[in-house]
Amino acid sequence: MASVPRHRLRQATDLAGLWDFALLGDVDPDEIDPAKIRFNDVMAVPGCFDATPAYAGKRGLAAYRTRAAVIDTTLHRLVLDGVHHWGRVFVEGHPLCDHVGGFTRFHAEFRPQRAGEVEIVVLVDNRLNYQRCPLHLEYFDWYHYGGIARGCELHRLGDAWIDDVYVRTDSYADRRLSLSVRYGCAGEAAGREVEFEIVCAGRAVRRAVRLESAGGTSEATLELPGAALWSPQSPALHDLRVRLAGDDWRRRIGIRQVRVQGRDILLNGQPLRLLGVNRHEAHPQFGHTQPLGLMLADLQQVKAMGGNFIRGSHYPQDERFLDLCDEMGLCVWSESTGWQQKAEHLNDEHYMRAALLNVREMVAAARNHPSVILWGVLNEGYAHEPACHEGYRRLIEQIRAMDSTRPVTYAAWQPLKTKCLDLVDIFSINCYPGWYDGSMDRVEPFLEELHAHLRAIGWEKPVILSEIGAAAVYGFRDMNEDKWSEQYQAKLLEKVIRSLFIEHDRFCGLSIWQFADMRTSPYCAMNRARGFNNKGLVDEYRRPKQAYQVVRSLFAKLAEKPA
Ligand code: ADA
Repeated sequence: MASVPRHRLRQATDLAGLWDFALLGDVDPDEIDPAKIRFNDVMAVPGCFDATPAYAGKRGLAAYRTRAAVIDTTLHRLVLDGVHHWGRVFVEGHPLCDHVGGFTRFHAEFRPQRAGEVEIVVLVDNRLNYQRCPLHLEYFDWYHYGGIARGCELHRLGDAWIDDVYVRTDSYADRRLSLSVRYGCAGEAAGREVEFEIVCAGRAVRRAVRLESAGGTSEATLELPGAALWSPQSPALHDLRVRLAGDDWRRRIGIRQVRVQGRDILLNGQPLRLLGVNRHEAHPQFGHTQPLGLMLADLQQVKAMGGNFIRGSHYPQDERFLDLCDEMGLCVWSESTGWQQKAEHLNDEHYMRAALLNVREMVAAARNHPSVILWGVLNEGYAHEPACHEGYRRLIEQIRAMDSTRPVTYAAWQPLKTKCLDLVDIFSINCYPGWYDGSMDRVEPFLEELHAHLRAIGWEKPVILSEIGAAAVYGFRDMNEDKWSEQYQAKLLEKVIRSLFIEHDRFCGLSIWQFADMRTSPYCAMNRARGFNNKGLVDEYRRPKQAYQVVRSLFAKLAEKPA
């Protein structure tokens, strides 16, 4: 599942491959006995079943089954990185857990009754049902694919294991890291004294830890004098190895600090200009599943265009994508799942429970990645309505409770009326002058109005233009150069980039909407040519449009202009 090995001592079995499959249809999961399912097909895991021709467009409850070897009856953990978008897991016919929401990792533990093999069945529901899964709604402007879209692993935990490691840079100048290592312990091991070790960049912390029955947390500080820093220009990574008793945890970490100072975002004390795109995890043949090669190729295209920034719209990204961004020096805005949530959602505990879980799972998986420089919540939620303020506050508070080292923002849909700026460090603005709002001659006046508004409200913190753009149908070039043509999209983006960063220099970041075309929901299809959101700089098969070249030449000019 990982793009870099996360364990060497722990037995972690990758369960990728062909699983038995059956689409059960419009049925109630509570009526399903896993032992009575007639599996009549096979399906790739990871994969989205409704991205395959045989199940294209199908919605309903699906069932997946596989078997995995276990060498003993000690505690095991099943880890699933993304089940879309509601799942129920059975092991040996017994229900283990339910999970609400795609795009985030969850796990559940069990003890096999005997060594040999265990049968794993996962029910997967891709229907858009607010009661079962309030995070994914049919009016969103993206196609909700269904399946075990990301990886699945079986871990043998034994009687003492590392549950989580949280690494943060306390001082980039002194190369000082703080680490919190949370461990779990099976009853029989409580009270035992075990070896605990942290090794990174030639430095080590070694101590004995007495295991507490309910598990515990061990704190440590590491100074790594002379260790290379992480930055977009020079994304140095260091192997971090943590060992507790017979278990281990490994990641590649970066030493860097992100701070907001005045109108700037500082990375290791240097102002950062974020130039990039919004990227959905979508592909016509893979759905939300993102083969490593696709993610690598997409990031190569963003870098070739001169981009250093990706807004993971509009949900938590695959952790392997973050591994690649760490490696390639791309900065990431990591965002919880959302699309124009309203007061009725943010004041509904059923929704907020799922949204808070989504935020917790996002931060837990992403907070050790140096590429993640910014957290976002609720794309275009109704932050301009006072009734939504408390919901925004709770979600942002949840993020800050788990990670206080990164700035937080939200993408405002009504920037001139938004009411939650008191909660955030950065003002992020979604706007479409020249597309939904007027034509080409609307772009500059609108941006002037934005600048004037920022002055009027005395906003002296960073501003990111988090969405702006125009649709262009790939290959449609027309003498009128009007909307939907490649020329119009290119011309609009040129106006935007020149206004933001050449005529003015008020904004510290831009994420163009969007990197690639992607299928949208039937709900949005009527005003989306082909049933796709066509505002990509490349089409859904990553074929560059005229705008890609125009943005590339402008970003190249900006690269010579200090932030
Ligand atoms: C909104 C939304 C995007 C997309 C975009 C568009 O800003 O955040 O997900 O729907 O509009 O293409 O209209």
